[in-house]
Amino acid sequence: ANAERTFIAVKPDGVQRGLVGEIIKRFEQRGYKLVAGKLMVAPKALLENHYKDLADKPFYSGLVTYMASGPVFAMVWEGKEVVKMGRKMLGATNPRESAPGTIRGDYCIDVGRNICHGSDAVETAQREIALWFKDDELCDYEFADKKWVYE
Ligand code: DAT
Ligand code: MG
Repeated sequence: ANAERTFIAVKPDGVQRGLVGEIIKRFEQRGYKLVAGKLMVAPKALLENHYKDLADKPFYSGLVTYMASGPVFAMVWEGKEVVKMGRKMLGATNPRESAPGTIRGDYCIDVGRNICHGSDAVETAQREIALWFKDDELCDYEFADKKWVYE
């Protein structure tokens, strides 16, 4: 039950603005477990697949161009209800509707420069993790302080 996983990626603007550590820190401090992470310039084909549900939106091509414009820091985080909690920690898609205290609510302004991605559902997370990571890039290990995070 604590093994749910989500895909979180610091977008090119977040990387350029030096926010990789800040975003990692928030998930770490919450108690979630990092199971994979890598810096990469994502190929367009990967981004088109990642965002395929948005293919008919007017902003789709701009979105793919933006996401391919520099390195992203892709991660997998694990823990109880991490998909839903990750979305809460990110805030709303439009940063101007994100509550202060959330990642987007604290660090960005425009929807097209919203610095971080998070999977929106458990099934989406499974699809995205399989798209971005090979099985052998995911680390299976236990936190020594597990019993101090979970009752
Ligand atoms: P989220 O990233 O919160 O899951 P989404 O999946 O609906 O949001 O959209 C993916 C990304 O596309 C989003 O992070 C930023 C961009 N986007 C969404 N809606 C947009 C819009 N109306 N105008 C420009 N970019 C948009
Ligand atoms: Mg989404």
